[in-house]
Amino acid sequence: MVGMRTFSVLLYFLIGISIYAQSGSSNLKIWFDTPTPSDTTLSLYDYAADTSWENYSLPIGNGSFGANILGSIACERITLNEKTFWRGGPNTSSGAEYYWNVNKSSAVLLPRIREAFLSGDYDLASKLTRENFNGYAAYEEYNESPFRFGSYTTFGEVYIETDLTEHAITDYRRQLSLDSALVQVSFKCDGRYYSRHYFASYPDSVMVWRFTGDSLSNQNLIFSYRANPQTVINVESCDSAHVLYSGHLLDNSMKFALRVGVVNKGGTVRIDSQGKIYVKGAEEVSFILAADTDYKMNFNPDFSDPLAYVGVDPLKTTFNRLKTAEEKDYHSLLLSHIEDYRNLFDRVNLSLNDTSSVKLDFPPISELPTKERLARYSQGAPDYDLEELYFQYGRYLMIASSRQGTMPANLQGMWSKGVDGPWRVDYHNNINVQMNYWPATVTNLLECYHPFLDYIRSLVAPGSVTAASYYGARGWTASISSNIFGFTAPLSSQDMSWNLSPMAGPWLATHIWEYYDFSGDVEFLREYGYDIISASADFVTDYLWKTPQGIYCAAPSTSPEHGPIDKGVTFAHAVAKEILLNAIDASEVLEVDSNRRNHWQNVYDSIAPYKIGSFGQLQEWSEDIDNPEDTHRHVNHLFGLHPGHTISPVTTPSLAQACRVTLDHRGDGATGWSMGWKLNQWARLHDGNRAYTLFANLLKGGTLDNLWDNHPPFQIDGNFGGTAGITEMLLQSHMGFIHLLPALPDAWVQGEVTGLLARGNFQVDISWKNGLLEKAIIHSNSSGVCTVRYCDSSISFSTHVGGKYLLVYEQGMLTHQVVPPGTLGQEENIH
Ligand code: FUC
Repeated sequence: MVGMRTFSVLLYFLIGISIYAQSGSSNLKIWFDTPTPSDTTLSLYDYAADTSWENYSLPIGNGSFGANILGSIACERITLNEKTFWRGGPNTSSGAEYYWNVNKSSAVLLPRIREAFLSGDYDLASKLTRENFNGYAAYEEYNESPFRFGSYTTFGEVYIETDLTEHAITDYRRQLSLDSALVQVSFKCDGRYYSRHYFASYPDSVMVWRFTGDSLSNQNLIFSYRANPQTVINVESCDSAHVLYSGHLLDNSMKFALRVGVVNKGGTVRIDSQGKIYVKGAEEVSFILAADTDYKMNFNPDFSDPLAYVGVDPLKTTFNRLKTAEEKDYHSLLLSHIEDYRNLFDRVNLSLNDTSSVKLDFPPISELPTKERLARYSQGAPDYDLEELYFQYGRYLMIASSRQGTMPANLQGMWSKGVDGPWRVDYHNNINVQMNYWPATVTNLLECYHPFLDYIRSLVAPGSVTAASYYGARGWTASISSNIFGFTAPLSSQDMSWNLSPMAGPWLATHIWEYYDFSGDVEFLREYGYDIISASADFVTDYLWKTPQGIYCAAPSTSPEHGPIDKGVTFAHAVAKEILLNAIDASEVLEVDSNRRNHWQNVYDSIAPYKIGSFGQLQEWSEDIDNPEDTHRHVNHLFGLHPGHTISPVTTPSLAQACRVTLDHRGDGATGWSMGWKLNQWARLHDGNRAYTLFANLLKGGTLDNLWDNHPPFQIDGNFGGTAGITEMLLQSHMGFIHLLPALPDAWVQGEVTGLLARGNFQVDISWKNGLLEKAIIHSNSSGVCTVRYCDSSISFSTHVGGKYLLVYEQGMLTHQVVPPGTLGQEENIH
C-alpha cells in the first residue's frame, strides 16, 4: 500500500513537473490575460445577449459532462452541460404515438413527380414535392405544442462569489492546456496569489474544481447553482459537505441530477437550505461534481413506449460516481484524468517549421495571449505555433466532447448555454455532424468515433419508417436534423432546399465503412456495420429513379440549402455512388451477398454521370444553371472529391479540374465550416497553397478569441473540419494508396507529423525539409499490402502486424526498407 502510494505521489510529481514545464515551453495552450467581467444577470433564455461566453470561455469535458469556465474574479461563472439533456422526444404529454407520427405517406406520389419531370412540368414536380415531402413535426418550439423535435438544453450554471474585487488584480492568466486538458485561472489580488484548476475526468466520471492559493490567501466562497428554468428542481443538502440538485425537465420529464461534494483544507463549509455552499477561511477547497440524466440510448425503440429512451435513475449513477471519486484524493483524480487523456492526445504530434527565428520578436510571440496572436495572424503575421495549436485544439475538442458510451458531438460539441440554441444545437446531417467526425479517424482517435457509430445505428429502425413512407424504399434513411430520440423524418417546413434530404442516411452510412476502412475491424463490420451499410445501399437503389433511358437519377432532390427541386442533383448521385461502393466492398470483405452486390454494381454503373458545365465547372444540378458569381457556402456537389472518393486528380483529372473551377467560383471566404470544407477540398486537389489560404482564412475570419469556430455564432464543425483539412494536406489515403504530403504549402518549409492514421490501419510518421519529403515511417497495425505514393513515384510492399517500414525519396524514386525488429525506440521514429 505504502509502495503504491509513494509511486503515485512520485508519478504525480513527475507529471506535475511536466505540466509546469509545458506551461512555459509548449505552445499547446489557449490563454487570456484579462478576466471576463463578472456578470450574474444573464438570462438562460437569451442566447444572443451574452457574447462573453462564446468568445472568452474555456471548455472542458469528459464526453458526457462539460463546462465552460469564464474565469471572472468577483464571481466566477461556469456553464454546465450534460450531453443527453434534451427536451422533446416520445415522453412529452402527448405520448409516444404522437412523437413518432411524423412521417407523411408520400411515396405514392413519386410516379407523378417523375412524370412531371419527364413532361417538363417542373412547377408541378416542385409543388408536389414541396407539399408532400415535408413532415408533421415543427423545427421551432413556437410552432408546436408539445414540441416533438425538442432541443439540447443547458444543464444550468454555477456562480462562485469570491469576495475579491477585479480592480485589485495583477498577473491574471486564464489558460487551457491541451497537454493535460486542464483549465487554470490564476492571479494576484492585493499581493496574494490565487489559483483555480478545473478538469473533467472520463475515468472517474466527475468534474473537479479546485480553488487554492499561497499561504497568505484564503478561500471565502459562495457556490450557487442556477438550474435550467425549464425544470422542476429539488435541492437537498445531504450533509455538511454534499448537496444534491435534482429534478426533471418540464416537457418530457427527463430526470437529471447534479451532486456536489466539497473537500476543504482549513476553514469551514456550510450548506443552506437553498443549496448554497458557503466556504470560509479555507486554505484550499475542491468541488467534485457528478451529473447525469436518465436518458438511455435505444437502437430498437418500441414506437408505442413513451419510456423507450428512459434508463437508470441519475440519483443512483451520480451517487456512485461521487462516492467513488471521493475515495481518491485530488492528485490521484488528476493523475488518472491526465493519463487517460494523454493516452489519446499524445498519439499525434505536429511541428511546422523552425519557429526559433520568430522567437526573436519582442515580446516573444509565444508569450502573447492567444487572442493577440490571432489578431496578429489576421493581419498577416506568420504564426506556425498558432497553426499547430489550432490543429491540436480540434483533437482536444474531440476527446472532450466524444467518448464511448454517450451521444456524439452536436452542433456545439457539447458546450451550449441556453434553454435553446442555434438550430436546436442538434445533429445536422447535411454536413455538420459528418464534418465533426472527419478528424477522429485520421488523427488517430478511433475511440472517439464510437458515439457517432452508435448515433447512426440509433437511426436505422426509425429511419426504415421514413424510407418506406416517403420513398417506398427498403433500408433506412434520415433527414436533415436529428435528435437523441431517433428522429429521422423531414421537418414541417415546405422549404425543400434544406428539408428534402433523403441522402442524409446514406451519407451517415458511409461513415460506418469509413470506420472499418481505418480500423480494419472485421468483427465490427460483421456484427453490425454491414447491416447498416447494406440496408442503406438498398435504400439508395430503391429511391433512385430509373429513367426511360435506363439512367438512375435522384428525383426529386435538392442540392443542400441551394437551388431548385431537381430531377437529379450531383450531390445525391455522388453520395449514392459512395454508399454503393462501400456496400460492394463490405460484401466482398465478408464474402457475402453476391447477388445483392451485382445489383448494387449495376445501379452504380448507371447512375447519372458527373457533368462539366459551360464555365468548366462541375455542374451542381441536372441542367447547366450554375452561376459563376454564386458564392454559396455549401459545396456538397463536390462530395465525390471530398469526403467521397469518386473524383480525384489522379483518376479523373478533368472532373478534378471542374471541381477546381467550382471552388474558384465559390471563393475563399464563407462561414467557418464552409471554409473548413473548402480547405479539405483544395487539399484533395493537391493544391497546398490554396488549401493553406483557406486554412488561414478560417483562422482569420471564422475563429473566435478562444479558437472556437464561428458560423456565427459558435458552431464546432469548423474546428473539426479545420483539423481534418490540415491532415489532408499532409496525408491522404482515400484512393487505395497512402499519399505522402499531397498538398504541402510553400509556407511549411519543414516539419514533421507523427501518429496519423491511414486507411488500412497504417500509422504514418512523416518529416520534410525544404518542402521535400525527408522520410516517412509506416507502422502496420493490421498487415496487408501497403501502397505509398509521393510526387509521381509509388511503391507497394507487403507488411505484417507490428512491422515498421522506412521510406525515403531519392532521385525521383520512393524506396522502402523494413526497420528491423529490435531497433525499437527513438532512432526508428522520426523525432
Ligand atoms: C447547415 C448550414 C448552416 C448551418 C446549419 C447548422 O444547414 O447550411 O449554415 O451551419 O447547418
